[in-house]
Formats: sequence, C-alpha cells, structure tokens
Amino acid sequence: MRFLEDVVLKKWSAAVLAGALAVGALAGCGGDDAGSTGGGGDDKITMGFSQVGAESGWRTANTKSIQESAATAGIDLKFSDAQGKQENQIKAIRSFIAQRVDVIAFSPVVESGWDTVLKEAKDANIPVILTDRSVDSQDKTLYKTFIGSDFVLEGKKAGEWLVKEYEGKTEPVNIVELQGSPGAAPANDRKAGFADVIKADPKFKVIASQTGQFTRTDGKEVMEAFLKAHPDIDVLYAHNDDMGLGAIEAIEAAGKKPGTDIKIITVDAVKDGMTALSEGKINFIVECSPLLGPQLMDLAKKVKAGETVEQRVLTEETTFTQEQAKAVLADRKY
Ligand code: GYE
Repeated sequence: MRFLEDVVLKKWSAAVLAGALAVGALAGCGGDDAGSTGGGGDDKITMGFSQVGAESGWRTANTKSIQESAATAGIDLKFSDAQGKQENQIKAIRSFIAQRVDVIAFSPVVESGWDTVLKEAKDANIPVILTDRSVDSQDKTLYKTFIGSDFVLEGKKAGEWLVKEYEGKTEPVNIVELQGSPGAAPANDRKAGFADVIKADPKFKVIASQTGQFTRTDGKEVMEAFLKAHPDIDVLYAHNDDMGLGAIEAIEAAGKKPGTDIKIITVDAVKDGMTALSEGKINFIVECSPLLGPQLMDLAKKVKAGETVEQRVLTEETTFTQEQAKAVLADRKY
C-alpha cells in the first residue's frame, strides 16, 4: 500500500499529534482508517489537477470554480496549467503520481493517447477523475468517473435551432464552422452532433470548417479567411463563444452585420457571449457549464473514502435565445 510512503507517515504523525492534543489520547488516531484515508479528521485530501490552459472565458471560469471549491472543501489543490499541450499534462500527471497525491483530476487537452499514463496512476493506486472532457480509452477502469457535459447533445441543440430557424425555406443555407482545438472531445463531439441533425435536410451546406483553437484570436483570423473565400456565408457555427466573438470582429471589419447578415450560433454562454447575444450579434447559444468545482470536490471525497461513484456525472445545461439572454445577463456570474 502506498501509505508506507514518507509523506503519509508524516501526515500520520501529524494526525496522531493533533489527536493527542485534542483528546489527550492516541486511541482514535492509529486505527484502520488511517490506512484508507491517509489519517485522522484533520488530514487534508491532496488533489493534483491538470488544466488544459487559459484559452477561453469558459476555461477561466472553470479554473476559478475548481480553485474556489477546493478551498471551500478543505482540499489541498496542486494546480498545473498544461498550456494546451498533452505532453505537459502527461508530465504533470506523472509528477502527481511521484508526489503521491490522493486524487488526480484533469481535463484532457485531446481525447486520445492516455492509456499509458492512466495505467501508471492505476498501478500507483491513485484514483483519477476526468473533468470536463473525456478520453477515448477502452478500459473504463483507468478512471473512476467522468464529470462534464454531453458535447454531442450540445452540437445537436445547435443544429436543432438552425433547422427551426430555416423551417419552410428551400434555398441553400451556407454554413461555416469554427471548430475547437483539434482532437479535443468538445471539438469532435460538437461537430458530430451538429452534422447529425442538419444532414436530414440537404439545403444545409457546411461550405468551410476549420479549427479556431477555441480562442478569440484564431476565431477572428479564420473567419477573415472564410469571408474572403466565400462571399455568400449565411450562418456561422462556432464551437465556443470566444471564437464566435473573434469572428464577429472579422464580420464587422468586412462591413457585414453579425446576427443579421450572418447568423451566429455558439456554445458556452459565458458573459461576453451572452452580452453579444443580448445585443443581437449572436443568435443562439448552447450552454456548457464551467462550474464543475463543487461536484468535483464532492466526488474526490467520495472516491477517497472508497465509496462507489457513478461512472458518468452529467452537468445540467440549457440554451439561450436573444430574449432569454437579456433576461439573465445581469445575474450571469461568469
Ligand atoms: O467549451 C471551450 C473551452 O472543454 C467544454 O473548452 C470545454 C471547452 C469550452 O476552451 O470554451
């Protein structure tokens, strides 16, 4: 068992000392629970968390939620920013294993290529919680649970709005798509869900689809190129608000009116996106909640206590029209 490690022995003696001071006896502190939870009641859970980066407003809100919830839950958080690189995440996870944290949580930059490092965590007996994004590993025992959104459903909701918007119309609808970062679960799934819904009607044509890396800068640049290559764009579907907001700048610079000349659908519903929606520059936003912190900390405690948790924890989300955005904007926290 990993509790023979130095760090745990240190924790253990701290717990023994605390127990002795509190009740003047050692009885409660040397029992079996020290072997499964790492010590007595004052012994903090340590979580190693590897974040994707800081690419979007969503990510910033997600990081804040995780950091604040860890503090509230009394969990010692070791936070590492991968700056968008899988290799950095693998390094961070290996370092968490070496430090023998109690729980590892991470939001995978891409879906593939995790089996080896997840196996290392499993062999070290350190539970892993996937947060926000999933991995495509076949072996589901490599992680305890996955908390996050259903990205395919988000793509479908975007497609369904479009189908309704153009109901009864027969002329072609030219769509350009700004994809999220290549290989990321939300990019793959939001593309697939959307395509699945619009394929039922051949008038919907995706005339260009490229990555905008989930960032404003890339969203703007790629949209500029789209506008140059295609004078006849009807709709922009952006996999997140930030890319949509970048694209809006490009559309305005090209002398067109976002939301009117080109209809815009995005995903996330962060404050900047909701502001643009309420101003009529975006037409529809599919919500994706970044506030995963409280549930993540809860799951970490359960997993650490040896309780069984659901393999999949879904976040609840809605969608927003321009009118709905106006109604909730003032209370939007992120
Ligand atoms: O939609 C995007 C971010 O993984 C759900 O990543 C997340 C996505 C989010 O960069 O804005």
